[in-house]
Amino acid sequence: YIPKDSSHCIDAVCRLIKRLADNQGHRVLVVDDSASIRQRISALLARQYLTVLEAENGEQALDVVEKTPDISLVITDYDMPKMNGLRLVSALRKRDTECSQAIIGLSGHHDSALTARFLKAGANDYLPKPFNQEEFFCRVHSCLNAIDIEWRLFLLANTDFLTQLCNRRYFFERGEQLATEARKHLAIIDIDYFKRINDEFGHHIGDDVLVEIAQMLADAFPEDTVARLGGEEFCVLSLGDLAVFQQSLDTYRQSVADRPIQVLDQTLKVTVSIGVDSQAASLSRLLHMADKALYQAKASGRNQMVV
Ligand code: GH3
Ligand code: MG
Ligand code: MG
Ligand code: MG
Repeated sequence: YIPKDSSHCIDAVCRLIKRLADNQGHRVLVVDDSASIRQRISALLARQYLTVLEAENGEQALDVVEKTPDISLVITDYDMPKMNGLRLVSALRKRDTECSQAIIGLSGHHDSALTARFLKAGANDYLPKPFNQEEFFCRVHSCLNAIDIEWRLFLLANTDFLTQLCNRRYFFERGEQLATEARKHLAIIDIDYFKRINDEFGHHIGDDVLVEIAQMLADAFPEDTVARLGGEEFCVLSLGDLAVFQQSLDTYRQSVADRPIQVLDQTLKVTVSIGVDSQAASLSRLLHMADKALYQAKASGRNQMVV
């Protein structure tokens, strides 16, 4: 329901949780310039049913993380050509993402200051080489548990429980960033006469309708940020082409109107009104202008879009 750009992450968090639910296990990236050490660590991790990726320096590791957003843990050596472990940790922590990886630093240098430097740079833990296998497993699993909790918490905090769309909090945080883009379009979608559905059929049926309308919206805009603003009001923030966006919105509006929703022994007709703005320079102005357009759509008879 969120744009497919690796700089944000509900998508990645959802994938991770799905991976775990499907028992596919965590992905762990092992970074060391020594092939034999990489092999040894990878073999240990594979014994724990973890999926292992490898990189031979910091640069390569960043590349792998960029291409594989759902990596749970990075285990990195310190001394490596091109980019050492400390610089890798700093670079990973600077990435603009909500779903970070857990990191364990490793080094054959017996230097206690290095432990502190790894931790200060943002590593979760540190192990000197060579290490005891049991200790290694304990530290790996404690990192994986921590990242699992962090990601689940992020998902809980940023999705709407009923519809599973992004929630209002996520929308405002992410929207502020997206609104700085030169080209962006915002649509507010409001269900028409929704109160009547509640009054006539009860709140639980109203909830079912909300879920169905939300799912259709998410399916119609897989590349964009789709959120439930509140109540029976949704929004889509797009960085795509305006003409395509408007066409997709109108197709969505029509498909909602055409789709009878089955409730017990009755079929229910639902329509939505849509307000769009593309001109405003800030998120609050975009929302204000789209809301004005929405008001016009309502006033002109509903089941329509005003741009
Ligand atoms: P309009 O066409 O002007 O938008 O009319 P409306 O009835 O859709 O709008 P109004 O704002 O009067 O009513 C919205 C209703 O949405 C009132 C509220 O009880 C209901 N609602 C808000 N959140 C939920 C929810 O989570 N579940 C259910 N079932 N109803 C909700
Ligand atoms: Mg090394
Ligand atoms: Mg309404
Ligand atoms: Mg409303």
